[in-house]
Amino acid sequence: MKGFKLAAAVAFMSGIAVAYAAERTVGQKGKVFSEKEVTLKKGDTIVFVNDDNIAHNVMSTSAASKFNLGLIQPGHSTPVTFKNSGEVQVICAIHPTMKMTVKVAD
Ligand SMILES: [Cu+2]
Repeated sequence: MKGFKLAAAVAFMSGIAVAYAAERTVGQKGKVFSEKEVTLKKGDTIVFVNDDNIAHNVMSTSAASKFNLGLIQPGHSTPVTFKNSGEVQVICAIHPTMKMTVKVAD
């Protein structure tokens, strides 16, 4: 954290606005995501929590952020950090009812 604090201080002194990375949680219950749309800033993280009673496979094939979390069992969670700006369609590979959009701003 020492390096981060120093970088933040340098950014502050040079008049650059410092945006701290945020973390959001998106659940999966009854084969739907708890959010239809989430807006983030580049570098923010979503923790995908499986609070359902069946396994889910959260993934995206969008150019801005391709990922495949594999099978997430009930009660487990996996974080994803969105490093590029753009629109990301997040789906579950198993359940076609599960769709959400992540809008990542610069
Ligand atoms: Cu699913």
